[in-house]
Formats: sequence, structure tokens, C-alpha cells
Amino acid sequence: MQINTRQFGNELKKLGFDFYSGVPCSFLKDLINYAINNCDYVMAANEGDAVAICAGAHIGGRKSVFLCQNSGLTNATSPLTSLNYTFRIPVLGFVSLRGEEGLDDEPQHELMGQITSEMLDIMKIDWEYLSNNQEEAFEQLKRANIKIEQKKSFFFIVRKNIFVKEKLDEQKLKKVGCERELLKKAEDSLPKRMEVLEKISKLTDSNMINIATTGLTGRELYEIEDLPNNLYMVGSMGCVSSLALGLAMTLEQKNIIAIDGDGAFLMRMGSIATNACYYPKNLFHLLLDNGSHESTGGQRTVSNNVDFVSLAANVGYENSIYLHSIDELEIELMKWKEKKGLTFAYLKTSNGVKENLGRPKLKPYEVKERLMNFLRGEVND
Ligand SMILES: Cc1ncc(C[n+]2csc(CCOP(=O)(O)OP(=O)(O)O)c2C)c(N)n1
Repeated sequence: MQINTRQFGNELKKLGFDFYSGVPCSFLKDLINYAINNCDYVMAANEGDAVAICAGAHIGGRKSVFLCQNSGLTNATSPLTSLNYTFRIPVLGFVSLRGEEGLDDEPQHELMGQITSEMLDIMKIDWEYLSNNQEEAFEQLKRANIKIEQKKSFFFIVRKNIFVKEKLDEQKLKKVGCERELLKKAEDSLPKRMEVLEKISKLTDSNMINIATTGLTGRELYEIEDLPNNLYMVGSMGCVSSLALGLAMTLEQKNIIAIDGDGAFLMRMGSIATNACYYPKNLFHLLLDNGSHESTGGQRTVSNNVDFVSLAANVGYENSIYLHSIDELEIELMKWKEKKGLTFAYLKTSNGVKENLGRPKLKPYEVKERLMNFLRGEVND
């Protein structure tokens, strides 16, 4: 028996799931093809990015589906454990079961075939094997939806040959290119990260949402002013712009600011190609480069040879700008609010942290709930 992929996808749609992100697996290709043909589907560079994109879409009010091969589940563990779990952000997952015992499969899938369900158990994610009986599978979807409504992630493990063939329509990905690239032309003024964040906080209006990367950036933004339109992404290092992408795609009227660090940016650099490919015009991606992992003791990152502005320009960010000072940041941010366009802005900063820097008193999920209420217009700043 097999599931009619189109009817299954439509059933998911009826339950509200129409935003997908993932990295393909041949066992899931028909469901992925359905999603690409009929829903919003973001082709992520890495499964971890996909999880964060889905999380952003959830915060923006969409019900999202994550798809991956079981080999890719390993790439997704950081955001599943330190973003979804920590922030109580549910995602409906479909993970294939390559390497299932008894299946003649490739050697690289052997171990994952044995531990896929255990990995989900360890991550405290509820799961079921997806039935190949369509009626049963629809019932499973209903049960999964209840979990999602309860803000708990739920995964289906998908064996071989479950889905009926669904052809892939021609994919139209727009060729994007950088229209405005501004390279370094003066000395860097090297402000402290806290000074930059103070400026951003001052410029924040009720249409702007600030998402701060892992570590000191979030703590400092919190310390400056704990706004309901801030999110401090305490874990899932490297996922800030992916989460911001999901949010920007679902809330096109809001201005989303992703505040990144060089260590975090380098950890998931493939994500910038995805950001550029979907070119949300309401995303401003700011990279504060202090050349180090300051949050963990100031160890050097490998950013010193990287030309980030050219990099972002070459993957297709519409604007890629070298900032030399906080004043330039203000000018560019104000300009962007008027003109929009996916923007990468780069500012070198110097190290130095305030003594007794606080940590958010609210729990991460409370910060997220507050942001979601804010977005629904239920909280005023
Ligand atoms: C996946 C993962 N690896 C490592 C860490 C530990 N960690 C937290 S913050 C941080 C440094 C981040 O560096 P950067 O993005 O440059 O920001 P900075 O600390 O300099 O502000 C590290 C390594 C983590 N939270 N998650």
C-alpha cells in the first residue's frame, strides 16, 4: 500500500500546514515535490537552517513542516534542542529511514538506520512511523496536529516507498544579484557591540523586530532595553538569519533585523545563499565582526581573511554594505526602512563587555510568546 501524495499534502494543508523547509531525501521526494508545487517551500542549504526557517515561520503565524533524510537529522540537532525545545516552538517533521534494518541500503546509512528513533527519543520529540495506509496516515496527521497545537514538535519516520509518485513542476528560482555593494573605504571606528546595540534599540519602532544571535549579543540587547519586539536567540548558534528569513517571509510588512556575530555567521555560512535566493526585501542582516568568540572567552574566529561584504554580494544580497561607524549604520538602516531590499551590513567592532551584564529574566519561551502577542497586536511597547 502507498499514500496518495497529493491527497496527503492537501490533508496537511487543511490542517494549516503550508510552509515547508528542508533538504531532500529520495524517500521523501514526492512529498517535497508536492510542497514545492503547491505550498511555500524554502530549499535550505542545511537541515539545521531549515529547522530555524520553520521556527521563524511559526513565530510569524504559519504552521511549518520540516523535511529531511535521517542523515540530515544530525545537522538539525542544535536548533531542535536549543531553539525548538527551549522556545517551545513546534515543528512537524518528516524524517526518512534510510538504512532500515533488512533494507539493502548504502553503508553510510547503516548506523543512522538503527538510531533514528532513538535520536528523536533523546531529543524528547514524539514520533510515529508513518503508516502506508492512507486512512491511518490521515488519523496520524490529526494526532500530530494536536501535539503541534500543544506547542510540541512531532515527527514522522518515513520508510521507503510510502508515497505515490508526484512530479516536480518546473522550479522558478529568480536570478538575484547585488545592486549596491559598498566596500571598505576608510578606517574602522571599531565601536563596542553594546554601543551598536544601543543605537539599534534607539532606532527600533513598533514595525521593527530585532533578533539577536547567541551569547553576549542577546544579553546586551536585553540589558539595554527589553522590548517586546526583541528576541534573544540564546542557543542554536548560527541560525539567526535563517530564523529571520522564515519570519520575514511570513510577515512581509514588518522590518526584521537579524543581528549576527562572526563566529555564528561562519558556522552556518551556507544559509546566506538561501537568504539571497528567497530575497525577502524586509530583512536587514547585520554582522558585527569582533574577530572572536567573545561570549566564550575571546578565542579568535577565522574571520580575519574573509571578505564578508563581497561574499554576501556574490551570493546575491541586493545590498551589501561595509559600515565604518555607528553613524553609517543609522544612515543605512533609515534608508533601508524606506527603500527595503535584502540587505547585508557589516561592521567591525571591538571587544569589551560591561561588568555584571545581566541575562534575560524571562524564559526564552516567554520572550517568544511575548513577541507573538506583540505581532498579534496584543502587546504595546
Ligand atoms: C552549536 C554551538 N556551538 C558552540 C556554542 C558556544 N558558543 C556560544 S556563543 C559562542 C561564540 C559566538 O561567537 P560570535 O558569533 O562571534 O559572537 P561573540 O561571542 O563574539 O559576540 C560560542 C562558541 C553554542 N552555543 N552553540
